[in-house]
Amino acid sequence: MLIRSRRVSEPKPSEITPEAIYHRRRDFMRAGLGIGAGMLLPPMAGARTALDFSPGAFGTDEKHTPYEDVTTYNNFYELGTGKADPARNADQLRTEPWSVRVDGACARPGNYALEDFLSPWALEERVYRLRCVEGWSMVIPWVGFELNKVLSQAEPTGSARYVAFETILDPDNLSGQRRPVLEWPYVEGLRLDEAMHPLTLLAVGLYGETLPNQNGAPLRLVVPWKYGFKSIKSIVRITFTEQEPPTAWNRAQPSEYGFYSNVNPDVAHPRWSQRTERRIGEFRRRPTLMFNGYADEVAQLYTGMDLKQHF
Ligand SMILES: Nc1nc2c(c(=O)[nH]1)N[C@H]1C(S)=C(S)[C@@H](COP(=O)(O)O)O[C@H]1N2
Ligand SMILES: [Mo]
Repeated sequence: MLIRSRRVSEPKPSEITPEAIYHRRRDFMRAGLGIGAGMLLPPMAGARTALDFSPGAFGTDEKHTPYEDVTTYNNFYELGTGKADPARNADQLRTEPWSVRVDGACARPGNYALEDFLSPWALEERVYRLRCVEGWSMVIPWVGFELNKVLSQAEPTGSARYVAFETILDPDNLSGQRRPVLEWPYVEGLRLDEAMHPLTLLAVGLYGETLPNQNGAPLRLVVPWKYGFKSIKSIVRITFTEQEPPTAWNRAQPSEYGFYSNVNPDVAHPRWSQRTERRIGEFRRRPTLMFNGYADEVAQLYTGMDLKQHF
């Protein structure tokens, strides 16, 4: 992938919003001018960088959740438990240098500098619905690549049945990790076939730019048919395992958060129904769809399983 070397730094008060830039760029691209993604971007806030990517599969024509909401209404407990905390505390996350370890039951483990980890893969945009277990949802234009590319390159052995993920552990800087709200580091896991599924994305950006820290820079998982907490942020380690790996929310409250955590309107959380959700930016609630609307793509992964038992 290409992360342009031009760093964008100081914001100007007159700056147009990233969302507006994004839509303008799409208009240019649609007009067939063949202008590279980053070239129309003026400098803007933070250390975000324009990405080069192509349109990807599994599109939805639902309205995108505004950039402002995607980047200021977050769950990232390492940066605080309030929805506004992650944006406010975003600079506690140090993303340079960053490395990603791939290990466990595979023939080709490795410990990669972020640039080396990412450089083989072309980026595409995937517009996915994200449904939080708390009952809100968003539609987010991610930029990333399929996790299965990284997994295949590592050559999992025949005994690998699951993939475990780990977030950075840095309590000196991440104030949330100095409080015992969860067991740190945040961990997640998928069955190997879920992890290999073409919907499962490693995201490095949103709205055409590198991820803001509060959204899980520099690298996060996006598993759109599962509740949002499966989409682990700021990943430093990917491990092939034989046993089902522990997961952060299941450890904290096993009766409320199962390993699978597929979006399922028929399985209530013990403390609330999952039948409806509120799309951020809307007032009315809308029905929650089985597998968050991705049943055609993923239902066959669970053939023969009792999803009330394996919630
Ligand atoms: N490391 C880490 N990853 C995390 C979380 C977290 O607290 N820590 N929160 C999860 C939850 S509950 C959700 S809903 C999504 C939110 O992603 P977003 O803030 O980019 O919308 O991130 C998930 N990934
Ligand atoms: Mo969530």
